[in-house]
Amino acid sequence: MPRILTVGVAQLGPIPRSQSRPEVVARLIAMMEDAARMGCDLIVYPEAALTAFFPHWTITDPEELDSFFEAAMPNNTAQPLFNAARRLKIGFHLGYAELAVEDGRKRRFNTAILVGKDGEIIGKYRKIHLPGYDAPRPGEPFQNLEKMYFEVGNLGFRVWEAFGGRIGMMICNDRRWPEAYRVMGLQGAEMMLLGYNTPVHNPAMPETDDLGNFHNHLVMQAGAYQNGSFVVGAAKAGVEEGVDQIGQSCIIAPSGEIITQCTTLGDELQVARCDLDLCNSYKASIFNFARHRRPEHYGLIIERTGSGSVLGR
Ligand code: CDT
Repeated sequence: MPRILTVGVAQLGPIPRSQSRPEVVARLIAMMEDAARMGCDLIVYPEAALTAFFPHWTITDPEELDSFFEAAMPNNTAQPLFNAARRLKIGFHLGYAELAVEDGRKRRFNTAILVGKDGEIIGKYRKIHLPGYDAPRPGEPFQNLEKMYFEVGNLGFRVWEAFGGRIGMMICNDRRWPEAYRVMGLQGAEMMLLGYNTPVHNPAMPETDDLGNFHNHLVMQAGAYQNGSFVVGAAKAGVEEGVDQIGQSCIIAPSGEIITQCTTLGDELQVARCDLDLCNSYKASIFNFARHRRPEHYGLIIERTGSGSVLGR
């Protein structure tokens, strides 16, 4: 019997700064209703899916900065999304900016959650690879201040038993790092979920601007194949407050092939019926880590993680 997980990748077009959270949540619910009609078990929304991607701007007023963060999840504005999931019997993955109080202080993270068909939170991930800078760069056409606004995530790369399989999460820039996939691959991940906000123009490397879409798929396809896992990548696309962002949200098979991808730069849903058992032959043969992987010979300092997997440094 195949293990089918029908997943929808919910690309979002731009979220204008003037758009309210309830208006954004209404957009998300409209896509969730479409996904449910199309038989989805799970819908995947982008990184920071409740607001415009504010790290592109310099915000110095702490109160203004806080207004882009969620101090609780669910909260009053996001609750309708959780209610819709319960009503439609569909799970979701959602990225948002999280304001937490931990160790007796305010902490800000770039976060994603996985929510089950019962509307309950299954797992949480906090972005580890924060790109950009910790201070504004005068003269740039836009900023990338993730290092100023967020702390490095403290929850590791994890995998959850959910939706009949093993599901992992990462966020945007994490997808460019093979360690993200491999740490989840070592835990048996069968589907890795991620959202992204990726500008077409990289002020630090303008010579790669024409390669943005290529690099986006390159890393996700390689990560899927090398770990025998599906990968689902959801973009916030189009021109948002003057910043042009790539689209091409997609669902990738363990073969590394793209099953389906978005063709617009707006709100768009693409769906794939994923047989999680397709992961098995990759995990049992070419990427059978126990039989073939030899980290002790890589010439690296080796560290054993809490979960028992082996990482090179
Ligand atoms: N949001 C995020 O992580 N964006 C980065 C931009 C880096 S510039 C190429 C990304 O890796 O897509």
